[in-house]
Amino acid sequence: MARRRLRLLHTSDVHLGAYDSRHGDGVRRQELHDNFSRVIDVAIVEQADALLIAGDFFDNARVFEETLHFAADEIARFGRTTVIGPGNHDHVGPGSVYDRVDLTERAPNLRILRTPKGERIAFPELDLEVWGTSHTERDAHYRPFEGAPGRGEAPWQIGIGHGHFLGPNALLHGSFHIRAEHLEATGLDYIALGHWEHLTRVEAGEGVVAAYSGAPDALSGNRKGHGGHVLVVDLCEDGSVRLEAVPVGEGDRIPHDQLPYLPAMD
Ligand SMILES: [Mn+2]
Repeated sequence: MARRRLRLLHTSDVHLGAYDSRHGDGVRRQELHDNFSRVIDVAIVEQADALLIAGDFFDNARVFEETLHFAADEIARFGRTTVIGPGNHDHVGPGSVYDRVDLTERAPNLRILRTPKGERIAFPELDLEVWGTSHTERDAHYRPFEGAPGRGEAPWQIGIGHGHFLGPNALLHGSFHIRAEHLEATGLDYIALGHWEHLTRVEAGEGVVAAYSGAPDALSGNRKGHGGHVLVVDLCEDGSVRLEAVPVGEGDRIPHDQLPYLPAMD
C-alpha cells in the first residue's frame, strides 16, 4: 500500500548555550546561534514537513534564558512539527533545562520526548509517529534502543536516540551503547541518531535506515564554527527512505549513496 510522501529534517548536538558567558567577545556564541538559524533556514527552503532534533540541543541546564527564548523562537519560525529527543547534555532528570522555561509556549509546534523509558508521539495529520527514550542524568548504563517496542499504528514510524553506535572498533566501556541489532529490532523506517559530531550512516539491519546528522557547528575538530551538515530524510511513497546531507555553512550536498557509512561491530 502506498504511503504519503514525507520529508524530515534531522539535526543534533547543536549545543546551544555552550559559550554563554558574561566574559569574552561572544563570537562563538553567535556562531552557534547563526548555525542553528541556518538549520531552520534549510528546513524552510527544503520544505521539510517535520524537524527532528536528536539530543544535546542545549549544552547544559544553566544556559542564558535568552538562549532558551532564541531556540524556541527559531523553532516557531520553522512553524511545522518539531520533536526534540533529549541527550546527555539536555537530559530530562532533576534540574533539566526543559524545566526552566516552557519552550512550547513560544513554539506551539514543538514536542519534547520526556519519558525516560520511552514514549510515542502521534502526528495523525502527517501519518507519522515518533518514538524515543530520554536521557536522565548520570545513567551510564542507559541504552537508548534496548527493549524498544516495535512499530506503532501510523504508516510512518520514526525513532530518535542519543548515544554511541557500536561500530567495528567500538570501546565497550563507553556509555549509551546503541547496537545494530537493537536498531533492527525496532522495525522503524528511520532512526535519527545524535551524540556524534560527524555525519555518519550506520548499519541498522534489513529495512531500517539510521544515521547521525552530526552537529551543525562542531564544538571540536577542524570545522569548529564553520558548520557541519543536516540530513534531509525523504520518506517515499514506496516505503523507501532516502537521505541527503545538506551543508549548514559552505560545502557540498552529499547524496545517500556517498554518505560516510559505519558497519556494526563483529
Ligand atoms: Mn551527547
